[in-house]
Amino acid sequence: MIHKNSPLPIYHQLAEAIKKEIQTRQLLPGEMIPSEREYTEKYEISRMTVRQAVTNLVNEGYLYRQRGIGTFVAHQKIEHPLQGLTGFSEDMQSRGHEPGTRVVSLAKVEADLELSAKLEVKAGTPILELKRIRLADALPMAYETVYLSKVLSPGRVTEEMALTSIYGFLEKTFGLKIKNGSQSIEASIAQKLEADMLGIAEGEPVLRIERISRLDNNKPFEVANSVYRADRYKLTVDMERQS
Ligand code: 16G
Repeated sequence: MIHKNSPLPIYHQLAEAIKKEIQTRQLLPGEMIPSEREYTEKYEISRMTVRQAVTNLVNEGYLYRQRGIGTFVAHQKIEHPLQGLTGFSEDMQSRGHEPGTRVVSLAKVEADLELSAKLEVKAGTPILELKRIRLADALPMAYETVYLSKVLSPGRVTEEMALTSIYGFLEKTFGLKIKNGSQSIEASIAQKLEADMLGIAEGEPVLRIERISRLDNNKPFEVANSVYRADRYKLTVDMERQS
């Protein structure tokens, strides 16, 4: 309901009304919302007002626009708790989503100076470079480049393994123990190639995560650079106040 005499601006009231329809599932994720014209006619308000309400909801992540088509209800973001060292597949499964993977490339490369320092190997050491698109319920979530150290005898990591869970294979098939890791997270925007891989437009917001993970012998076994769609992924953390 829109109250024209309310001190609350009309664009705000309309945004709240649309939000409610999303929360009560009258509007479903992926569904196109009514056009600007329909809202202007239904509530007898101006197009500018409708546009302002919709823009606010796009900025808040409730809606997304597809140029030339319309405005749609966004999917709820998948939450990723920062505690614990988990892999993508187990993460998705534990939150009730179906993990999926598209292998973009799997190649042997030589560690450059930066990678050799991070993986604690000599520069020029052969390592495995694996590029994958990670999906949740068939929707692209992340584009990931993982460098795997020779610790694992890289020859043994096959495309078939890359299609499912690398962590699963390392632990269950190779009997390795993944112990700990360090991670950095940055807000950023998608470059052209990343955007193509993720099905978004160049310049859309993403989260860049770099992870170095180690085995129980304290040897780093992977450097992973992941680019997550910021509209589909949210990081959470539980905190305790130090006394
Ligand atoms: C996650 C990890 C990545 C790891 C992958 C293994 C982040 C930022 N990165 O994507 O380092 O290689 O999981 O997933 O979380 P998998 O076991 O499904 O192959």
